[in-house]
Amino acid sequence: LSSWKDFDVNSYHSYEEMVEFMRLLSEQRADMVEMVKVATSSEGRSIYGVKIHPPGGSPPEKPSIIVDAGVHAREWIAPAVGLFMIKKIVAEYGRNPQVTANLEKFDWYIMPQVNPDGYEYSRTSDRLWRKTRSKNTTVNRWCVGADANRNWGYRWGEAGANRTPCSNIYMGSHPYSEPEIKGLKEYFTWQITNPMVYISLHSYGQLLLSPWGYTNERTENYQDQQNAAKEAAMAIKNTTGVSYSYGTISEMMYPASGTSIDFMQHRGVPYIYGVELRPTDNPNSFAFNLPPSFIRATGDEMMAALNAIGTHAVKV
Ligand code: ING
Ligand code: ZN
Repeated sequence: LSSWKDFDVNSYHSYEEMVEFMRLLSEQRADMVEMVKVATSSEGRSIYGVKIHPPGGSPPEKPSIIVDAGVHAREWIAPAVGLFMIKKIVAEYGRNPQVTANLEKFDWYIMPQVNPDGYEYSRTSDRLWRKTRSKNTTVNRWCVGADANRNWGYRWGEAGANRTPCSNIYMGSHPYSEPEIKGLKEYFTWQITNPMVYISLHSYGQLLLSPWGYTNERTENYQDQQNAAKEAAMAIKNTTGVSYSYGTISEMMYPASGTSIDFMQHRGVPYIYGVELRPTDNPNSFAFNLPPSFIRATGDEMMAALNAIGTHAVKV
């Protein structure tokens, strides 16, 4: 690659290629993009995010939109959509009125691949790998990794998490045992001053999932979160014609505790969604193997959803 513009968002990439894209972009568009290191993985990979802002800079306390992806290794469409959005925002700022207005209203923090060890393992050894690749030292030392979306400290180890290292929803030996999650938590807590929207990209099922995960009680801003989700689902429909459903994690899927969603709700962020991207959970659809030809549409509809949520958020 000699220019960030040459990065092909319509295919799946190695972690190294993702980092090269972010590095080039932050060098060649330093007026808009800052690359930040968020953590070091168990296997020693540096985990990065990008902060995107208008070329003129942003006032202090400007609200922000946070997007992370790749928490689960096998959900390849999620990092692909994260990278798609990064490229789209920078390429279309000043040309596309929606993208421009959105970046004027919010700074964007996008962490497109937060579990690179798991991702590379999924690419090279076991396509359906979900967890991190940390070594378990106490019991079951032959089982590797923890579920990065059960390792957050708020309500850690309650419903829908497992204490057995061999489980695919293993919560880890203690909260933030996974360096990837520890780093993200520190970054979210100390480096992002006014988070207004938080989105964690997963696949699959076409769902917009709001808190709580650990209980089926509703949050105190449940109705407002559902209203924004409804507007997002309508924006998706208008963009690509595809249907997304919405509701809480525990209602729509199953209880899950120790997720980033519950952490951010507890922190007081008003609009929080775990997104299950394409495809649907129809048994003869592609499941985790969504062909790369769908990346563009899935990315476009997610940009539209985030636009709708952002528009709702500044109106309320
Ligand atoms: N599903 C989620 C899981 O972690 C979820 C459900 C998604 C919870 C987003 C919280 C946030 O089990 C997948 N596909 O991993
Ligand atoms: Zn997932």
